[in-house]
Amino acid sequence: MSSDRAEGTPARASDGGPGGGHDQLATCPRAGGRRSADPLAAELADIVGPHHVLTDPELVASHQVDWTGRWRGRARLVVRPGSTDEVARVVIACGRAGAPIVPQGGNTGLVGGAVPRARAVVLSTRRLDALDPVDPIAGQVRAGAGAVLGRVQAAAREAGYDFGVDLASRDGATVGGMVATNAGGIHVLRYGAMRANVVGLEFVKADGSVVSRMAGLVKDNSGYDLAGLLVGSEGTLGVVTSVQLRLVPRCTERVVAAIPFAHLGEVVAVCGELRRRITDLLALEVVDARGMALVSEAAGLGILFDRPEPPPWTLLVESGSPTTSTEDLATLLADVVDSEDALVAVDPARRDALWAYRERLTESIARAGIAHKLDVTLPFHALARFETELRRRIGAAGSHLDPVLFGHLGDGNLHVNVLGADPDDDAVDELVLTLVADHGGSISAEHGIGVAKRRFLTLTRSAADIASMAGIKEAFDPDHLLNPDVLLP
Ligand code: 2HG
Ligand code: ZN
Repeated sequence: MSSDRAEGTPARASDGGPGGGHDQLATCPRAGGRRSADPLAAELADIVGPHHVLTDPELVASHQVDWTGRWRGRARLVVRPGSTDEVARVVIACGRAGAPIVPQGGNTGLVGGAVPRARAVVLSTRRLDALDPVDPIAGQVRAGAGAVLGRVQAAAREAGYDFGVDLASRDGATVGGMVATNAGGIHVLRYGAMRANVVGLEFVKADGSVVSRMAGLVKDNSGYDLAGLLVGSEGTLGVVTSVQLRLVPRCTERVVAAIPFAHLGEVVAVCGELRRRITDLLALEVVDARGMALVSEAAGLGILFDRPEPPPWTLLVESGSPTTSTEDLATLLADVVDSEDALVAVDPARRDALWAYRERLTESIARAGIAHKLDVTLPFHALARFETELRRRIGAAGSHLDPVLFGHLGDGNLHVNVLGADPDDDAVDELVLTLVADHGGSISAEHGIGVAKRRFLTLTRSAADIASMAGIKEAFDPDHLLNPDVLLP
């Protein structure tokens, strides 16, 4: 079956996205500024100002393709509201014009969820980037949907806190986009994914009304958890405008270790032991041999372990604490891991050097081609069997297919990337996702369904489940105005 990728050259790491990040607002001196023949553009310009309605194909271009280059579309225009009130008026105007809206944050998503299709209006949240001072008593901060993760982290750290969700694309990903996908990242095993870190949320509904639950109350059982529902809804239920975030204590003491393994089953067993014995665990990440070879070369990092080939698997472990000393953290880690080959880093520069092998992987893969990105979770007991069968089936499907496996093993989350497959052919997607379903897993761990996995949702969600979700969509957005081409089949 063919995907919805259109013509054009693929995006590259320098375009932004994971590990990169770009700021369209700062780099578009010719943004908007002229009247367009489109009556909707004129109406929106009256709401947000002419500079914030983009119709010039050159300025709209980067909003029409996702970071991977696999998902492309066509936008009618891009509108950049600067307040919740402007968002509401934009939504009402688009609704009246029957123009579908695709909300877009930093455009660092990997499943085409923020790519406009059928000439939709792109509603960029980038100007909604207010960041309030941290509330030191509550340990919370209020951020506009367009605030970039790195800024939230910096503000939290300055106040002696940290934000629990961290990802390699921290310089490009926005809080609103992370809410839309229920982003996970490297610290989920300690702090949970985005939903666990959102204590309040404001969003604009398809009819232009505003729902605001921003009091930051830790306990509030008055009715349905609408904030929780909006997290992970991929822009289909409302446009998120502002978020109240829970902060966590800052781990000033940290240790990182890289450990080689021959089999995934052994890594899974060690991860179980680490989880059981170390309460200060922050991250358990894995990279396979192909991934290590790619990142060593493409990112110029050199060989990590002193051996001719990378090991079949490399496990990266991080422990962190605001109080337990780095030495004590390192001693406990060494006790549990008990490997002569482990590389341990305690100072910031060496810790970052180890993390680079994991964090620069996505950009290194992108340099090698347009990968099919299959972000999946498996039950822990099924991970090793899944890997063996996956490699066997991919091998049988053709030697042109080049799989790279890595991910957040502490969450049972593997990022199966497959290079060498035609971007327009989703046969390999079907192969991988069917196998995931057969092993009791989920076809989306943290990237969402988007357009990439829409037709595969039935693999892991029953008819009753999908009907319930469709009913919720109907209640929030009966005219299918908001991101109508993603998520639900
Ligand atoms: C990561 O964990 C991101 O680095 C991207 O979720 C994963 O490139 C990918 O497939
Ligand atoms: Zn990830």
